[in-house]
Amino acid sequence: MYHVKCIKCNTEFERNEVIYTCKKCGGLLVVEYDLSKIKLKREELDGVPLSVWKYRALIPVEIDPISLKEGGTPLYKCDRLAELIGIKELYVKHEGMNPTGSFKDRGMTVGVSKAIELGMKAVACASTGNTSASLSAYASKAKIPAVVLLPAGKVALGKVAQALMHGAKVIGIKGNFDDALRLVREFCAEEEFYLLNSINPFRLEGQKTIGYEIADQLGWSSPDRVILPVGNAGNITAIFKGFTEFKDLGFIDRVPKMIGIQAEGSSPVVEAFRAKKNDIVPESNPETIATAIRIGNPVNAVKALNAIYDSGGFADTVTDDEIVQAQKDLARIEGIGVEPASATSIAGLKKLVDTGVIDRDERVVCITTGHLLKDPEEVVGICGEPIEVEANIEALKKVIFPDLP
Ligand code: AN7
Repeated sequence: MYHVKCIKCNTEFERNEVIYTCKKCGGLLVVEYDLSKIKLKREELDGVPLSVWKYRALIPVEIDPISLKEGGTPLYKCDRLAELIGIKELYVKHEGMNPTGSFKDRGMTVGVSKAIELGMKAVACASTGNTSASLSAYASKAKIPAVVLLPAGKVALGKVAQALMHGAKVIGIKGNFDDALRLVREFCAEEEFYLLNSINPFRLEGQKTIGYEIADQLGWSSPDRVILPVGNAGNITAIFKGFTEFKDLGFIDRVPKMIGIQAEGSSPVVEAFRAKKNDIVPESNPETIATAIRIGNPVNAVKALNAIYDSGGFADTVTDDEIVQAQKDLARIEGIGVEPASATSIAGLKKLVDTGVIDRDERVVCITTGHLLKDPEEVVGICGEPIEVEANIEALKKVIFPDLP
């Protein structure tokens, strides 16, 4: 029903081989389905509760999955924020509502299940934080050890806390994410650890269900656009694949335009898009308040650029100030709490409406990839510490009604 294929030279590989890139040319791998052999009917999905495993017929795992009940995240209709930004119809797909608070759980339920299916006894990743939090939790559920490599001092506290509490071996690398990824790839090539960064094509098979779910939640239709942050560039690729498969199966009639947003200080994919190139020039010193997407050499850039071009999409940058403002707007106008990287989708929407790239009568879905609680230090940095008062009513009223005599 499916095989693993190189996107560059089309070489096909045994689906149960432990490989992460093409053995012939080094190209990225993709899991490809023969959709004509998929018997699933759209009607069979109606009424089934949302979850990654709702779409099991299209997920390349044979064993009973290692699951913490991922997916089925809310799609909020955000009318007040839509009005503020000046657009007709806006939805926020809040992936922060997954078990460990980010979309990575969709990839990890599939990726860690695959590790077990392949007989691997340990797992590893490099991470800007969320991947490590998620992998650590799923490795615990699967009763196998996990090693996670983080850029030392550059990972949000909530994410480090998760990886530590779930019992992974947490290692800070003196370097950035790109250094950590290079190192873990080297390590996994030499040792029997299954690599679960998004270079692993099975992880993206879990994340494609974001696209499936949006179509499902919108009553088997596509929005005009899907906007999301781009870091290592796996998620935009995966979501595009999800919509494309549903279109090819006849479940929906079109694929939305895929819009990738990066932070101004960390934007190799946007630079490539602006230059109309199919690959990136890596950035050696990426910097942004959105540490989750502080990535200068995204491994899936070629796939992501394909997704953007093939869908008629777009890519743009936003500044750290715009990110923080969007994070506040979402929290204060809609009650949706997200981490900075996630707010890039809202900041990007605002910029693209203001600059006329997106029409005001479009239907847009912004994906918020991680939960507010992931990065408490950033919040205190921008909102300040709570006010402290003496424990009496006068002192209390004085801070609540500062203008009263
Ligand atoms: C909240 O955890 O790369 O473009 O190592 O945590 O698929 O990489 C995180 C990425 C967006 C970017 N939003 O997604 C990691 C890591 C949040 C994220 C992204 C990440 P990709």
